[in-house]
Amino acid sequence: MHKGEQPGEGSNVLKGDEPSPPPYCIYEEKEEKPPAGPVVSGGPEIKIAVMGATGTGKSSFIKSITQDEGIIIGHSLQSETDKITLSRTFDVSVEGGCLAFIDTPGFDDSRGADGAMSDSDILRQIGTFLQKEYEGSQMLAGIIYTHRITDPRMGSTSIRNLRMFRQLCGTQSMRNVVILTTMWDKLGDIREGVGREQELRSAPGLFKDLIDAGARLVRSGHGLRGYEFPEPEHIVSNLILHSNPGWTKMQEELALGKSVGETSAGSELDGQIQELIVQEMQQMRELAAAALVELDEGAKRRLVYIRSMLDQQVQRREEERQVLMQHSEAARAIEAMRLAEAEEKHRQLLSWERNRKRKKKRALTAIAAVAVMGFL
Ligand SMILES: Nc1nc2c(ncn2[C@@H]2O[C@H](COP(=O)(O)OP(=O)(O)O)[C@@H](O)[C@H]2O)c(=O)[nH]1
Ligand SMILES: [Mg+2]
Repeated sequence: MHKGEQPGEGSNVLKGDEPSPPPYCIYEEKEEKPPAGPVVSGGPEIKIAVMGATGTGKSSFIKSITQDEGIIIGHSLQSETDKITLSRTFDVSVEGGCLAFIDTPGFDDSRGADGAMSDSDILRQIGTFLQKEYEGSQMLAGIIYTHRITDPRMGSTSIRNLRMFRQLCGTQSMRNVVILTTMWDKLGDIREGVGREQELRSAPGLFKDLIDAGARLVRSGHGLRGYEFPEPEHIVSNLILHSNPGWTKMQEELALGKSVGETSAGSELDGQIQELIVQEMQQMRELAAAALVELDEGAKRRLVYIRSMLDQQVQRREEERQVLMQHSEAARAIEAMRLAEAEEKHRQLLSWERNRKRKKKRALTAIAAVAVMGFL
């Protein structure tokens, strides 16, 4: 956390004429201290992870249930947060526990430029989180995987995310997975979606093997309700009721002492990065050949420039592979610190939010009292 950063920065917490939350690092709780940890704690903790490519509706789904201001909805492909976010926790009637969602960033090969979080950093974050949950004997009650039904076909980013998801969960976790196809409201003709859904269900390499292993396909869309479009709360309660919690493949592998890079998800990511490097090297060779025969000096310079950019990209990917393969205690400690910082930030934000609500309620009560006095 950097000095001067605000809690909930980038989220829609800071909107309208509402007071800004105090700077994170100097924030002090002046009133009654909130309990550390969950906002509401009525029983065993139930956690549901939400995964999927960027812009597929993960955060929107979580927010529609939790109304949590700390969950950020992206309005451009770049705006997604690159950190795992824990939603606020609340009591649920099913199984008498309290539920929290884990909002995860999607994998995207454009990540990591300009020193930003790379896919390897994201996977290491997820690995640290899963390992911490394993050490605390906390199994995931379910996993929701989001996919836009509006995509005419599975693009390369969607395929990458799906391949990572498969390796991260393993077949045994699929019975606790709901594949949520989102954005049905955006389709001009619902039959388009039904056709795509059928293809996603049956074509090899898409969702067929997940469904065969027990995953369920569920539809969602803003404002759509009914049997075909169950309420988000209904989807979640059904998931909890039918879930048979267990460890994900990645948790089992980390428990055996593997590093994140050595897990199946890590090898998958490493393979994907290597594929990208091969493609980019090929492009570099083509650019170099084109520059050699190019007679126009301006065009030649442009080709050389693009080639040098690609070269930097390849170097960055090589560095990313190294980060992925690191197995040092120090690297793990840094990831654990990042996660603890994210949790602490989330707690502070919730605390600030509750204080604000309490103050607002007190002010309203005072106004009501004055109004009653005036009336008398
Ligand atoms: N119309 C429509 N828009 C959606 C739906 N789900 C998400 N969105 C929009 O898609 C964008 C990305 O959503 P977000 O939840 O941030 O995706 P994430 O990156 O997977 O967390 C936002 O502008 C959302 O408002 C949906 O079911 N219908
Ligand atoms: Mg999001």
